[in-house]
Amino acid sequence: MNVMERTNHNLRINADRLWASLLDMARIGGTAGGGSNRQALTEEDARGRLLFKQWCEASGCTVSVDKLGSMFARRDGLADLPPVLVGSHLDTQPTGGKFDGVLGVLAGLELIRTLNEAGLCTRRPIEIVNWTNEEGCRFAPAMLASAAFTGELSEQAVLDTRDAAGLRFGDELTRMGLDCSTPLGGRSIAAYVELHIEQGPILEAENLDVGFVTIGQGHRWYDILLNGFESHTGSTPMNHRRDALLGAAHLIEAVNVIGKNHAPEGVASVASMRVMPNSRNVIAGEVLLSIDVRHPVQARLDEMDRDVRAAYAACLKSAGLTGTIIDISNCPPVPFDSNVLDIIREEAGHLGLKGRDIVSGAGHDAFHLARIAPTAMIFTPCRDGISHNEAEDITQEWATNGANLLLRTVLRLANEI
Ligand code: HGY
Ligand code: MN
Ligand code: MN
Repeated sequence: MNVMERTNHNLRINADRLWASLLDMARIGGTAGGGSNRQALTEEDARGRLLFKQWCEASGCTVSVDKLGSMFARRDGLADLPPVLVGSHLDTQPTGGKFDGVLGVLAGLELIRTLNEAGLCTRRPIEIVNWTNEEGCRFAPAMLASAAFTGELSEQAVLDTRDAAGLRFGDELTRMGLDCSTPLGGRSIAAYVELHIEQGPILEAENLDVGFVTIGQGHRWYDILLNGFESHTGSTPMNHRRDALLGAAHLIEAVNVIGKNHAPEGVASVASMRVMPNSRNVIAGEVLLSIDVRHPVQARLDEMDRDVRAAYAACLKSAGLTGTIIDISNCPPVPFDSNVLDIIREEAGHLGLKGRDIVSGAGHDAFHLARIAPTAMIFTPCRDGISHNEAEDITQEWATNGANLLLRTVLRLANEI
């Protein structure tokens, strides 16, 4: 095997093999609506992990799993230097798409398969990463394992996180029977590159091939517990009620106004809610709902935080409630590494790909990696910008272009920095 020189080589990934792997993975946890349901640490996640492990080992990688279940498939380099990491996540939303996260992990695998076929090695090792619980739908917050890997959260705090059914992250990890023996983080990384679908409409609308992600927008997640008083819907006079669901309705409307007041960059959502006792003839005594606000500028995000807290206080007053506001996550806007971005733009030029700088609306594990290593992201278009929906779709050409750009970028990083 010889080292890849920095030349204008014609090495390209195998487009059909990547596409076949994406569709094979999509069949695990496949939903009737054509999407994927492989929520973190479920049976479906376990089956997807096993398939990924088998593929990586068949490609000559050694696979290790850290204390929080993140998987690292390593291809050694000529020198024992800090590795270049490439990857994303295999876990999905309950009604997720086939490509969110999966594209970045399997494009990393395709990169290794392509190097093997070409008989090429690199100066630095390359590791493909599957981060545990990126989505944050089962265990909150999102990007949970990469946050701990980079020291943002403690290992114990993550292990003690519970899902809506009260099941503990650590117990679910043990139940999966993974050999989580690799220590969490604490090692140097040469660079991290994540390929991901845009999950928005811009690249497709502008007929572009790829996006160079310059900033990851900041976000704050909250849990809001509203406490009223359970009483009979038929016999409780309107002016004698402490209706938690009415308070929630006021808060949901106010959060939507906060998003509109900070548009077009800012967004604000209430997307999950639990009503107790949720009986049609009992005034709701308790409501638990989540708030998600995002903005690419820290000062605006701070304003949105103040607005959320004011709206929460107002809804308590308007419905005569008590309550609790819990900060689930506070992730500042993330600027990505300019040197890595320059390499991505240069290699896109060599490949003849049309691209543009773009801000990421969605959160990604790269947001945490950017704190400990030179990090950047590559976006592919996605059909009508649809994501976190079973109808999420990309073309094979978009996947191929993104994976070729990832290949060339990682080769530059593995051989030149
Ligand atoms: O919430 C997000 O942006 C990501 O999908 N976890
Ligand atoms: Mn994702
Ligand atoms: Mn997602």
